[in-house]
Amino acid sequence: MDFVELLFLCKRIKKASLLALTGRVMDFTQTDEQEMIRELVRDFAETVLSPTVEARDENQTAPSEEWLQFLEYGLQGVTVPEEYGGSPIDDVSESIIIEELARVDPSFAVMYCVHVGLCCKTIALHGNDEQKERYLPRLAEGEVGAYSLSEAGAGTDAAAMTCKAKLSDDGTHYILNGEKMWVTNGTQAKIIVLFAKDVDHPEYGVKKHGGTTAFIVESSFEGFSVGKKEDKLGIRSSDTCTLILQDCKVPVENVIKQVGKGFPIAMNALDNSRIGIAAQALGISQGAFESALKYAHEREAFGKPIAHHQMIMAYLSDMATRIDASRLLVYKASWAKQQHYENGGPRHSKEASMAKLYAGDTAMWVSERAIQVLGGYGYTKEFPVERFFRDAKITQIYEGTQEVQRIVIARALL
Ligand code: COS
Repeated sequence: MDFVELLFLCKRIKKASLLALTGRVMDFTQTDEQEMIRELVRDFAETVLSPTVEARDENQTAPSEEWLQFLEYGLQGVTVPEEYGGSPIDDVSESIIIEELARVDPSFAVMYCVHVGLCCKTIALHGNDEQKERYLPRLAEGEVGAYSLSEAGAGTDAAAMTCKAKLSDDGTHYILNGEKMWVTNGTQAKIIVLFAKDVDHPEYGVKKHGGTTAFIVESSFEGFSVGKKEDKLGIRSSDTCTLILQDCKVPVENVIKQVGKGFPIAMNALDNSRIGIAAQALGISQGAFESALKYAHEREAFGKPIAHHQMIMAYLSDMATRIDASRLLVYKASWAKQQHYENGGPRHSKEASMAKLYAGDTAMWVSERAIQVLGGYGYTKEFPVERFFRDAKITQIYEGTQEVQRIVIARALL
């Protein structure tokens, strides 16, 4: 029945409304469960993360203690199915968790995002039963997970990776050699979803991403070591490092899906986790905005709080509007992800990239405006806005630069 027929029917059945006939309404409210999760995570962020966030940023200390306390909330297994010890939740709730963590501590938020999104979810989606049984309960218990795709010469151009895998003579192991870069959680992770090219695969050297294979690598494997830790502008409490694979022995059972089928797995993982980074960017915007709003109420100039000066009002209005727009895109992309996996909906690549593109740019813009509202104080470490500003920048770079997001969106459109 098309729209005109529906209207006609409505007129005929006088008392029936169009709504009653279609039975659908666009609902922007959150469920009670989503509200509860928001409150729970906000409580954790304010009581556990907030007191140490500045010192960890200053000293580049990973939030290991805080992670242990976070495990008590039981949210580390939200992308792990129940039969493997997880506690699954809906995808909007997953974004709410990341948003609330980032509102206080964007470094902790990305640690969580990579663990649940890039590591757990990839194994849950693409791993076989034996791999799921072996790894998911450990990850759901709280062993930290990571994901390793990039290399020094293969960031945006991920298919250009040079890390090599070769089957051992007895056929029991792959021998991995090379160096991976920009690995979030790299120094802490015990379980890493890592990509390398099988040099004997028929497509190796033929197709650009030919031979790319996804492996589950444990940090305890022979030939695995952690390399240089990066000294970064922002998200300084999140560890980012290189991983060195020197004849690293990975059992053949740890190949995810099939040899040579890794590139789509890598891309699919990014479709999922780009929504997480968008949620992180949203949390950064929210945190910076709240600081600016509070300051604008308290600070007086020319005889009244600066919040009542029109130019500051305009800044605050624009910040709030852009944050709301980011939130809508993040929740919509989260919903589209859930539709894709649970109801066979279309792939959510475009929605994920749009959310990350907009929310990332907004985080940068809002945090810069927040500094402007605070003036000289905003430029000091006395207030968190300079940290939010430094942390915001990476959301325009990692898990696909803003340029990559535009490529993904344009490809979907064209
Ligand atoms: N889901 C599943 N499969 C996908 C996919 C997706 N979202 N996107 C692409 N693929 C598949 C394609 O279907 C193709 O498979 P076949 O060769 O079997 O047909 C394969 O992956 C290659 O796709 P494509 O030709 O699009 O690859 P490109 O090399 O042109 O890559 C971009 C395109 C730039 C989009 C990709 O390299 C990218 O996302 N780069 C950024 C990587 C990134 O975000 N790095 C940060 C990681 S954090 S360490």
